[in-house]
Amino acid sequence: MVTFWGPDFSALRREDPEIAEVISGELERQRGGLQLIASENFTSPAVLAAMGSTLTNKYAEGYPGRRYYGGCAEVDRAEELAIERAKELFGAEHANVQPHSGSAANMAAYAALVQPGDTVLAMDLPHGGHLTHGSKVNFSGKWFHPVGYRVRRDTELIDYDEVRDLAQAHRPKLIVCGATAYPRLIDFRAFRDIADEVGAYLMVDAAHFIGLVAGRAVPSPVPYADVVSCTTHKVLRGPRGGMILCRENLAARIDKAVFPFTQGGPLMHAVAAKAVALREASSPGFQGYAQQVVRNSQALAAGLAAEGMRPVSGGTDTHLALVDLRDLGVSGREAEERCDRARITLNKNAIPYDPEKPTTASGIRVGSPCVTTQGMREGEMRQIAGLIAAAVRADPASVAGAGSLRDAAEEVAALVGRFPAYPIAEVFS
Ligand code: DSN
Repeated sequence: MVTFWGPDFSALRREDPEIAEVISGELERQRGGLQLIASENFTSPAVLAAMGSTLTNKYAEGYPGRRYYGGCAEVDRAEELAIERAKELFGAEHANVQPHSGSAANMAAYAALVQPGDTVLAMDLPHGGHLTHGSKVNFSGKWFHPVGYRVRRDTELIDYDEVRDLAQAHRPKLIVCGATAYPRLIDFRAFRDIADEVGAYLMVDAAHFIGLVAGRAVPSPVPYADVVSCTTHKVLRGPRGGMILCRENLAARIDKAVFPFTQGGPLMHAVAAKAVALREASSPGFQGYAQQVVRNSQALAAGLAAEGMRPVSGGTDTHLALVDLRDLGVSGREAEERCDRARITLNKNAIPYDPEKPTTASGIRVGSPCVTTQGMREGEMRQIAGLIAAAVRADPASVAGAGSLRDAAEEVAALVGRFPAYPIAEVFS
């Protein structure tokens, strides 16, 4: 019999059958198809147990040993463990594990480093950046003066000469690197040099790749950055949340910027779950996982290229690939919808210099964290590339296209049946 410490799912079924149905339906969705969203992963049962624990009941404004509430001895221990594990794993001088999300971590990092109206140099959203890197619809674009750098049109790689020119012309107080749709390694040393040349802080938004850093599959930004912000739920495979690593000289500013400046009480169940994930990520097994994530992503990109779908920048060094679909005459939106019918979940994505608007987009983004957690390897990636190609080419309005999508969905079901996510799912039944 499978045992699982955690919330009593049968009580939820009794008390709120509608929400219970949502939860079991979502579990079936995650298990029943291919999850290729590059920013998602499958947390372990241990992480889920911490997330579903009574730690959610506790108010703990402040930091360990310095709380505004009594009764914090247990949650203090959880936060101390999370902090110690983060510092050890990433070789960081200081860690703050309270940010509720990556965006919240970025807001706190900005609050610690810059004042309203200051200039911030960061990657343009259409070139792979993030909303919090200066988008006009986000606090970062409204409260600060954003200047965006792009990738080169020919190589689709960050143009470090352009970054330097922009830095010298605009004298930013803060330079941000890190992206949500950039498949290549970032040269942190080059960014550090540029930041030093203009007297700017360097913040690395490592939300997407911090798990690869934990697994030693890509270089670490920690030695180069003043501040590293990240999420805990992507390749790192922890609970949904954020984290900030920084140098000791900025520790007090970062802590004050998280609480009380941008957040109130921390989510102590999430903090405990971050501690669990950080312990898991410290294991040799996680290094093997992270390296396989990259190999799988490379195999998937190569498989898609062989099917006539061009990987932006020619390939990938990370967990994700960005794919230009223009040669197929299919938009990113159409591809996302068609793949969805074949039980392949991925997202449309703008490609650099995209002629389409973001809601249509000329590309898709695919990532390997989930399928690698399931135990799939390069052979399965080649099969998945073929399935994506079949789905993207299938026009659902035609009889033949609809048939192809049904065939692809059946093949996906057989594949995920061989590599089940959450094989202990019966505990939820
Ligand atoms: N929305 C996340 C992603 O999918 O990349 C980044 O925040």
